Amino acid sequence: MTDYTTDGDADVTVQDLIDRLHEEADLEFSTANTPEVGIIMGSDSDLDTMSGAHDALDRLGFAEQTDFQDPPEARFTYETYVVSAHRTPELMYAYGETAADRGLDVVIAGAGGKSADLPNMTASIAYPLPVIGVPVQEKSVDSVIGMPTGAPIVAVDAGKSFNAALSAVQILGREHVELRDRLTEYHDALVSDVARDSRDLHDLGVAGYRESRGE
Ligand code: RP5
Repeated sequence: MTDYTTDGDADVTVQDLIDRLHEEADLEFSTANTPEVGIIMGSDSDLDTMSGAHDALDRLGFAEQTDFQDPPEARFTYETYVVSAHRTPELMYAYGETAADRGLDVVIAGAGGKSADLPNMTASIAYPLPVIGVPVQEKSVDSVIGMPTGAPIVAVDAGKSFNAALSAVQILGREHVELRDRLTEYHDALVSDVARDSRDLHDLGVAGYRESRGE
């Protein structure tokens, strides 16, 4: 018989993951112990693009939670799954349907290609939980943001997963003053960096500036 699988060594089924999500939703853990942000992507080939979200969350003091039942010490955490709207629609449905009960406050969903349906479908399923869509490619933008009236999605420009995470933390920050403070600190540092770059570029001159940056 022809083997159509790409590596053929999967030791887990989609149904296993669906069951896991529902079991976790039934646990009724305190939200302090569950991930605040769920990051999903249509394929592991999206990971490099979506890593901007991980970078931003790491920078803001979030930790990755890889075991729902054994959270890290950090107060704020995120998780990541591959969920394909077209290859695993049942998993997409389960993820969206259980998101709130699993303690998530916001989902960041990225997908590429012209039919980038994961973000918008997840937004519809998880509603009223906010979903921030990341078009992984330029050609995915229309697909991600093109929702009909009454079916909202928040979205960023192609590839801007870093900003998607900042937006997610802005949403969380309405409830957690600690996160508002971290966002302000991040922004202040950004502003200082521009001031330093501006002064150095002017005062060192173009050649000196490049040299000071090791270029
Ligand atoms: C989309 O198709 C995924 O989000 C990905 O961006 C794209 C290609 O997926 P692979 O063929 O690399 O798995 O659904």
